[in-house]
Order: sequence, then structure tokens, then C-alpha cells
Amino acid sequence: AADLARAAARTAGDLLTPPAPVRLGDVIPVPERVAPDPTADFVLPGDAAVRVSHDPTAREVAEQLAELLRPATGYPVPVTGLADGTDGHLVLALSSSATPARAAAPGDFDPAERLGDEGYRLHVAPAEVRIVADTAAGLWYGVQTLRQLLPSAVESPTPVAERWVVPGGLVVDRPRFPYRGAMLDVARHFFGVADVLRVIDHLARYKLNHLHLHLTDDQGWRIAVDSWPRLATVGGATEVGGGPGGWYTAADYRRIVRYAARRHVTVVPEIDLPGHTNAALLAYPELAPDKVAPPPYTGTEVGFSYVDPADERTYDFVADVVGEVAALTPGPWLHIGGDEAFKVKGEAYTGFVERAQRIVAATGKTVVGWHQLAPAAHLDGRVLQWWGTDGDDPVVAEAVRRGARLILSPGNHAYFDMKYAPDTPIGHDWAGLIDVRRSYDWDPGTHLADVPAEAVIGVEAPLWTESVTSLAEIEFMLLPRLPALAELAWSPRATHDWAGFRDRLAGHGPRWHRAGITFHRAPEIRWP
Ligand code: TNX
Repeated sequence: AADLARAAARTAGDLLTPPAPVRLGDVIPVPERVAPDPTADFVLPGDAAVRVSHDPTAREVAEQLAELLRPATGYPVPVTGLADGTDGHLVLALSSSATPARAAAPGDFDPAERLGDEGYRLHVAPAEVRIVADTAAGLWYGVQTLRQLLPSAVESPTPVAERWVVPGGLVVDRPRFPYRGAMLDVARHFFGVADVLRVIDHLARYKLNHLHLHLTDDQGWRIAVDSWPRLATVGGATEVGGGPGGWYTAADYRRIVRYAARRHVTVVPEIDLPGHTNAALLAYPELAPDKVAPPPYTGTEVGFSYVDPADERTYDFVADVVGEVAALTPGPWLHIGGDEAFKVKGEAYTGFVERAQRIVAATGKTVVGWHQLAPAAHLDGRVLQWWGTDGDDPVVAEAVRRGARLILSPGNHAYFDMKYAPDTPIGHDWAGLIDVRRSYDWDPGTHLADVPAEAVIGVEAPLWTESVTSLAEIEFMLLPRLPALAELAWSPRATHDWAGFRDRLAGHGPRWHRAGITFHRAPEIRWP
């Protein structure tokens, strides 16, 4: 708590230190290629406009760039079409409509190079900043890079007198992995829509593109289901410690999904089955093996509850819930949990999972589950989320040989509910302590024995919330570790460098401070 208070109470004196100039490569995740040109800095003028390709999704990105620049600069920053001919200063161009680069590019930069689904090229010259991409997502990632290249004062919610310089040169960038995510457990403690939107902002800043919502657990059911209404009204009314809990209406959930989509973030909903279901049993005792309602659960143990795998009614419940959640979710994924169902063993467990996997497939979604799903039969496309602490996992390697793909969330590197150090006021330590260096020091491409790199679609940082009770505490646990995970997910392995990462990370402290974001002032980092 003292740490949190210190983070929140940084004094105005800190702001008197002149900020170090930003260099072109000072970006997290570090870009694939950077060619600085110190003679080509750009300074944003008061009449700056954003010019963008004629495309609604690209236009959305341009509007968000303008929204990002207006508060701190106080400039009007209008958005206009690329074809309008006005002097734009900030240009966002889809490759199809891009004019060839004006200046000769350095040798290893081919202006005709394909940038892929999420790549972009950023060219900073005295007359303009130009972002070129094949897709609106690429433009969006280019904008996130531009944001970090502006002085940290750009994060101020109110106008600041500042020279808005962007370092000159060229950046070419694209992600290493397509799945880059974080998970928020809204079941152990409930977090309202505003908090979730703010977490999405943090993901987007670091080019993460998936938000996994752990929507159900023993302590609470957090999504309204029309066909089983008591899940939310009864199952949602508790949380760890006995607080009031809460749940999302369909409209709330749609708002989250829409806000995320505008930021190129896909929501992955999780309905945890067959264990972690005390809240559901409380609402509908018919699902319980003994057909008796358990008491509400407000503790932090795991593994005691389960829906009855031998009762057909359970599969009606699964189909109804999965069907409604799938219908509300535009993204391709649906996560069915599967972890720690200690009381559903052997064939009872695999049989349940195999039916649940087919129920998800019937909705058109791709099934995701914790790696405990591994022994169940393969189903086309299925993805296992690995949260082990020992990279030698033959059962998971075997599931990969049968066709499973993996999201990696190693408990001892990527579980951001773990404490940073023994004196961290909140968090767990069952998977060890995770300081910033530990969150950075692993390679998703080689982490698991006998698993080819191609089977890994990406990485995700889960934040379990048994001990996390507020937005400030969420931010304290995510920052500064989330940028480390984001760099593993996005940047080519050849760029991996702790000393360089540590120096770049230091520059983000003033940005978070300006934006009013809480973070842990990790002692490994030389914060300015
Ligand atoms: C294990 S990891 C769990 C969660 C807990 C977490 C605490 C996983 C799939 N299950 O139920 O919240 O540990 O770190």
C-alpha cells in the first residue's frame, strides 16, 4: 500500500527535471528495424492536420490519433482525406493508396515491401510524418509508435507548452506473434466497465491485441445469460472477501467489445468449466452433483466445485451459455477454462471436455482452454493456454503433435498476480516472485521442450484478482511488467536485450505519471 501511495503521490518537483529527448528506437515493443536520421526531426505545428486514406477503418485510426494529440497540444488537429490535397503534416496511408516514399530510403528499406496484417512503416521527415500499412491495424500500430516518439507531455490530459518534436528517420515494424494478450479475472473481484476500458487502453499502448476476460469462477458469475438468468443475479452477487460483486449486462459486454475493437483488441470470453463453478451451482443447484445449492464462496481456495458431468441438463446449460456468449462476441475465440477440476477425473473429465469442445465448435468459434484440456481428443483448431512452470511438459507436447496450438502464459514469468518481491503488498508467490527482469527473460519460441515454435501462436499475461481489488492495484501489478511481455510478443528475438529494454522502460514512468496511471517503481529500473 505504501508503494501504491508513493506511486500516486509523485510530486510536482519531478516534472522540473527536463525530459531526455526521445530517440527513434526508444519504443516498447522495440521495432523490427530503425534507421534514425538526426537531420530529419519533425516538429508538430499548431495547424497540424491528419490526412488519411479513404477507408472507414483507416479513418477510425486517424480520428484516434487526433484524439490522442488534442488534449496535451491544445491544437485542433482536424482529420481530412488523403485526396483533399491540403498540407497534412501527419499522413496515414493504406499501401494501396500510398505514393512512393519521397526521399530515397536507406539500403535495407524497400518501399514496396509487404508489411503484413499488422505491420507498418513510419517515416519521420521535417515536412511530415507518414505511416504506411497494408491494413488499418498496421496504421494503428504505427500510431502507437508515434505516440511514444512524442515527448512524454503528450500524455497530459490538459494543454502543455512543449516543442512537439518527433525524431527523424524510418521505422519498419511488424509482430513476431499474432496472439498478444492479457487476461483480467473479473470473477474473484468484479471490475466495472470503466475499469475494463482502461485496461484495454494499457494493452493497446503496447500493441497487445487480445483481452481475455475470466468471466466466471467460484466467487462470481459476471455475464448475464438470458436463458439462465439467475447465473448473474444470484451467482454474480458475491466476490472474494464478501463484497457486492456485480455482472455485465449484454449491453455492458457489447460496450467492452466495441471499445476494444476500435483499438484493434479482440475480446476472448472465458466460461470456466467444469470446475470453478460454485457461483453457477448456487444459482442452479440442479447442475450440482448432489443437486444441493452450496453456500456462496468468498474465499480463495480452488478445485472443490464442479458441474455434474453425468447429467444431460449440464450439457443444455453449457450449450445455452456458450451459445449466448458466442452470439455476443465478434472475435473468433471462446475459452472454456478446464483448469483445476480436481474432482472430475479421468474419462469423466475428458468426456466432458470433448463434448464442451464440440458445443463451442458448433457456434463457429475456435475453442481455447487451459492446458489441462491436453489429454482430451483433438478438435480442429483448438488452442491450449499453457500456464506451467516447468517447460518440460510431455502431455502438452503430445497434444501439440495431435494438432493443438499454444498460447504461453508461464506461471513463473507471465503470471502478473505474482508478487514482484517478498514485500509486494498484494499478490501470490506460488509460482515464484516475478520482478521485471524475470517477466522479460524467456523466449516463447523455445520455452517448451519438444514443441516447435510454429505451434505457438503467442503469449498472454493473466492477472488473477484474489488479492487485487481496485483499478490502481490492477495497474500496479501490470506496470511495468506488461511492456516486457508485449516486447516478447511483438519484437523479433534478435532485438532481445535486457539492458536496452530496461533503459527504454525508464522513459515510460513519466508517461504513466502524466496520464495518471499507477505503476510499481521497480528498483531495477533507473526511473528519471
Ligand atoms: C491458478 S492458472 C488458477 C487460478 C488462480 C491462480 C492464482 C489457472 C488456470 N488457475 O484459479 O486464480 O492460480 O495464481
